Amino acid sequence: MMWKLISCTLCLFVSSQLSSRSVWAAADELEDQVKIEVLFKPEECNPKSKKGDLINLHYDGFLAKDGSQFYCSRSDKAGHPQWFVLGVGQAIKGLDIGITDMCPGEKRKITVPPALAFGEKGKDPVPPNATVIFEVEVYSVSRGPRSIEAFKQMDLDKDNKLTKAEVKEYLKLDYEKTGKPRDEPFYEKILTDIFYKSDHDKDGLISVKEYNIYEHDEL
Ligand SMILES: [Ca+2]
Ligand SMILES: [Ca+2]
Repeated sequence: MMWKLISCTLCLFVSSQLSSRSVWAAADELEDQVKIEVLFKPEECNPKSKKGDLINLHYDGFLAKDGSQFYCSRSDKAGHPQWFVLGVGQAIKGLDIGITDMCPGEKRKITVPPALAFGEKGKDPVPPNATVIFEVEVYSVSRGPRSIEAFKQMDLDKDNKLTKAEVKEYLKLDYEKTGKPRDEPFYEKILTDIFYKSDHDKDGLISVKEYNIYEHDEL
């Protein structure tokens, strides 16, 4: 138990380091080196994830050489699923590739070579030149969540700021569409996570600027 706690503290560290990785550290020629095994696929498989979508998911990370776990999405932060925007370098390149074209409910095992993961140097606790394996389960895929269109859709009172209530309304509709409505604590945890990551000046509102990671200038 103790070891598990220690390793999950490191997980958070890995996670926060990853968010600062360069978006365009592309290695397209290496894309086919990411091995994707579909473990489960719902009969109705849509929408399928694409670049720029907001994905809600669990992803646990393991070292290929001995199966030891270094990322514990299911036990971190009380075990609620993580959010990330696909294809913009918020996660390692191998995950951006491996999570593309996934639908809500789908599960995959994604094996990533070091060049698309933590590289020659590794990143403690991942050793140098490590092939890593992620077990991924996707809960929701939101279309272009960082687009101005989505922002306007969420911003019910049109004041160009998102309150928790507005974001929650949007999430609820999204989950109901997938036929999997969630309970209140579930939404509360997600909202806390979203505002923690997006509300940079901590005024309890997500402004257009805070929201729009692509820095469009439409607004
Ligand atoms: Ca508003
Ligand atoms: Ca704010």
